[in-house]
Amino acid sequence: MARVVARLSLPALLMLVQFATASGQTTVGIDKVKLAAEVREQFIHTWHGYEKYAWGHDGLRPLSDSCYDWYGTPFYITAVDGLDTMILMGLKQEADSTRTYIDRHLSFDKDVYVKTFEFNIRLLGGLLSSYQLTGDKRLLELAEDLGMRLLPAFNSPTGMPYEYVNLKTGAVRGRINNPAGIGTYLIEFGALSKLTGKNIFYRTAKNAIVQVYDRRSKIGLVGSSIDVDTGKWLKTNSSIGAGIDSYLEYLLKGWRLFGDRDCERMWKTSIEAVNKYLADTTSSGFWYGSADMNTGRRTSTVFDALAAFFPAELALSGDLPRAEKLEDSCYKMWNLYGIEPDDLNYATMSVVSPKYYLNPEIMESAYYLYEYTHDKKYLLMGKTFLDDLVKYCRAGSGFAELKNVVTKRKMDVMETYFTAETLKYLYLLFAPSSTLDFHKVIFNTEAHPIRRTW
Ligand code: DMJ
Repeated sequence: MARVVARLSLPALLMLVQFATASGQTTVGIDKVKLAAEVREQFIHTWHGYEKYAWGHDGLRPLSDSCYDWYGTPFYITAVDGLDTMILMGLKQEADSTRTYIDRHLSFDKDVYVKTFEFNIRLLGGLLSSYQLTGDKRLLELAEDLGMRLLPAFNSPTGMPYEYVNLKTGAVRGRINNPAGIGTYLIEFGALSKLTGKNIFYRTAKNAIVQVYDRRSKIGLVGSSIDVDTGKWLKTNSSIGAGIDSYLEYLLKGWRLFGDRDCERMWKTSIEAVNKYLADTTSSGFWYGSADMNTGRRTSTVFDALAAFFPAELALSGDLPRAEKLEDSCYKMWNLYGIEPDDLNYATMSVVSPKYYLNPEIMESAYYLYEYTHDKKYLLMGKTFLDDLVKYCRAGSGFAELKNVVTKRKMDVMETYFTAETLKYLYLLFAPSSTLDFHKVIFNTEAHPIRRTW
């Protein structure tokens, strides 16, 4: 029955839900308590795999039962990224031992070049949210230390960050960056300023995002690649997907988390242009494609899996009609092969890139939409995502990414955001609302909830 439900179109699903509700039965396929427990079980399976085969390292290789480190020396990225999920799931023993390990062993005093963006969203974001959830001051100390070490990345002529920064020396590399790599700091750096009283973090992150916005075209769009030394665009292709996604997200969330009026203005101008030039309606549904930032001319009808974060942003901004239509389209993308491909040409509904990296965005949007609408169809969507993940991606010691969603061939990688985001959003979708007050937090782009305590 579950598989039949999972493959039904949304209208059919809804009819089924309505029938079940009207006929007084338990709504078909929606037992929130059971589903939350199942997500928790899948998390425990994954975490125990990480503990057994990758403890003390950045990530788990779930097919070979081995581990990987991004830079040859560990920063325990899965541990920091997954800690707040464990806290929210009430996995006290696992959370306590992970936190103690981080407190004692995590050090950023290492002579390595790290990706500024990734260390910010995964590690700084993870440390800050777990600090807020536990009150463990060591986590805030580590966050501040990391924040200080990331600051030199912003010492470019424009104030936009370089792609890499050396955590020990402050040396930088990579002058070619993109809007997401430049404009995804305000939540973490802003919270760090509020929690430490040091305004430099907020100022630096805000300047970087403003620098991108100030270089928008006459029609209000940004491109996909920019030289942070000269401030010149290198690629003028605009979209809401990879490379631009969280720049838009942080305009909106900077406004919501800090009440920042500049962010409000920048978001409103940007979303108007995005809806005017990037939104697209075809026979397959409502989508956002790509267009040239200067002319607005459509350059592609490809939608990527990362762009499925956008229903959540639209919902958060109050635009439920577009949010719901877009999530319906994303659900079609998922159901084409029972797992979403990385890139889809929505004009032909054909796969452009067949990989699946265990991405969370479509679950994130289902969670937001359920919070705003309480429409059970989002629970049914969530159940589909969970069933398919277990069916196609579960491996002996965790979950594996897919090389190809058509053949379902697995790859020996489990990204750290799988425990930070994918399983967290699925869990929160089904968990009692007392688990986390959705309306009191803003999630960073790695699903780390930040509470406005200031
Ligand atoms: C995460 O690392 C972040 O959400 C980022 O903003 C883009 N997407 C990946 C997971 O898909």
